[in-house]
Amino acid sequence: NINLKINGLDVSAPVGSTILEAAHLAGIKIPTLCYLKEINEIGACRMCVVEVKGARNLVAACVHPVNEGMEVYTNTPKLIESRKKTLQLLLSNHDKKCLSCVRSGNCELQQLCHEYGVEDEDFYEGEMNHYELDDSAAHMIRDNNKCILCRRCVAVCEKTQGIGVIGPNNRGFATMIGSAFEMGLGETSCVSCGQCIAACPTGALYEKDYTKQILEAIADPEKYVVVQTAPSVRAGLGEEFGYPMGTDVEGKMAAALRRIGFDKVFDTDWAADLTIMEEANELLDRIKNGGVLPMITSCSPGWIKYCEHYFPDMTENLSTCKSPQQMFGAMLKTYFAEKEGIDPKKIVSVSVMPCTAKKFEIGRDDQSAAGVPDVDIAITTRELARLIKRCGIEFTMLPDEEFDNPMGESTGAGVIFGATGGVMEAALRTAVETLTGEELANLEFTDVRGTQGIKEASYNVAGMDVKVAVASGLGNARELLNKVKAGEADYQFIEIMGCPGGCVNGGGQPQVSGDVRNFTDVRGIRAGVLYRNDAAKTIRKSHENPEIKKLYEDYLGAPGSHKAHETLHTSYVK
Ligand code: HC0
Ligand code: SF4
Repeated sequence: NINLKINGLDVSAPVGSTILEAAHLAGIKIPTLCYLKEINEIGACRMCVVEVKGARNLVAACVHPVNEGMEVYTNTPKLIESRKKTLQLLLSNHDKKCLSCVRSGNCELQQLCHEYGVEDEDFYEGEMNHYELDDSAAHMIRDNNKCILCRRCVAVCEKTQGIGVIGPNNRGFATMIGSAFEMGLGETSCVSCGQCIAACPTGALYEKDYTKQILEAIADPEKYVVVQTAPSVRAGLGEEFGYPMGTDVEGKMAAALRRIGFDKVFDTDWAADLTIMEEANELLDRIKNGGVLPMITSCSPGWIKYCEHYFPDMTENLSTCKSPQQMFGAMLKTYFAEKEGIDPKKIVSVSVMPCTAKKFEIGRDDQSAAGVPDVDIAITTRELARLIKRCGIEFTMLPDEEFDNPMGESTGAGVIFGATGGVMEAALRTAVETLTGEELANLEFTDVRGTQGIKEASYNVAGMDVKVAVASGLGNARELLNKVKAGEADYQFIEIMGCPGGCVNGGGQPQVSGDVRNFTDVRGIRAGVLYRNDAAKTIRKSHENPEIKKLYEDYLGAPGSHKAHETLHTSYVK
């Protein structure tokens, strides 16, 4: 360890720590804006400046390593004045429409201005840039009038996702973040993952909001409005209402949706169980009958788009299963509509997802089992929070309520879908029991759990070696796929999720400010909600879901049946 003094206190920090990290260990927060650990370490914004005894200039704490005997000061009047100036300069070219800003209340710039007592936001008056909004993408809007050029979005898109469709254009005062040749984002090979939105400290990037359309549909007596909620929403939504990260708000969420006025409050987890039935069947069929292997999961639409753009020769490896979101919509407008005698054209199928790519997925071809779109409106966890607040629902005071039946009934296998490795584990629970015909002694496949970017495991099932791999985050997916293409791995089954850590860390989840994100295992904490939810269930295997069994008996026949193929499977673009 290295010993130093921060604000006169003795601090000891591991070798290689930055001043920022050492201060954090001592319970001292140094403000940051551009810094994202391991993603954007450019020391550019000057918010984290500190004084180091003997150094002539102020030092950027986020990139400066600690040395033995170093004496650091983090909050001298000189530093506070310097940070205040930095903020005033940012504000001089910022569209300060805070009242209605989507990030008001959790904007990092606003928070810092408040903390540093920036009372004159027009201190540096002068020329301002004016930009058109870029609303060309299916899922999001870029408002560069609120961009502070921190480059966090650029770094996430480039490094974490390995995509790199955004970057700085022009130089000096004219610098702006956008796509090459100032194309709209919709014209690039952006995969709609929304990780850039999650990384943005201000209101410059945000999802396309469909809360208004939902309220209009609910107010229309002709419409039958049904909602489904993805596994990860219950693990993130609470953060918007002041609950600590890692709080399961499933019951309050169901209660809130009912009070908003949905006719039925259902659960995507039900369809996750259905996906497992189809996907496990498809996998066993490919293994037995010489189909294309490895089979790769198809439920993450950012990943699907990525595969189509960047690995077109591997689309044959994709499972033909629709995602749970789409399977849900398909069964809602066929099975449920027939059973209840409702015209599918009158049904408005709404999904709440931790994901922005789901907004794009609903418009894909071959996603309309009843001749109308399976899902009509996909909103993010953040939009749901907005909707709840706008409807005046006192979330924290709500009782815990259950989902409606039949499409609200799910197993532990369905809920873990939201964490990386969860789909794999759910599929294994079903595939192994199907192959062996025996009940699993231990149904927890811990090798595929955890937040590492790439995981591998091998199982001996009924005398057969089954090799599997799991990747989350598209940079990791690329690494894994290149290994497969180079013949360095012979997996039978691969799970890929577009966002690092899986859906719990999706681009539509509540934003976590840089200072929290840099020092918190957000993915692990949220995933914990799903694994505890699973462990608490009496039924934890998809093939034991009574409502799914009934669906096959009454409607679909067997997994992989003709009817299942017509409604629950899809195709891809090369
Ligand atoms: Fe996911 Fe899903 S698990 S993609 O991450 O598979 O978005 O939570 O809803 O569709 O179920 C997201 C989360 C889903 C789907 C499910 C899958
Ligand atoms: Fe890049 Fe994803 Fe943002 Fe598109 S949505 S610009 S792929 S980070």
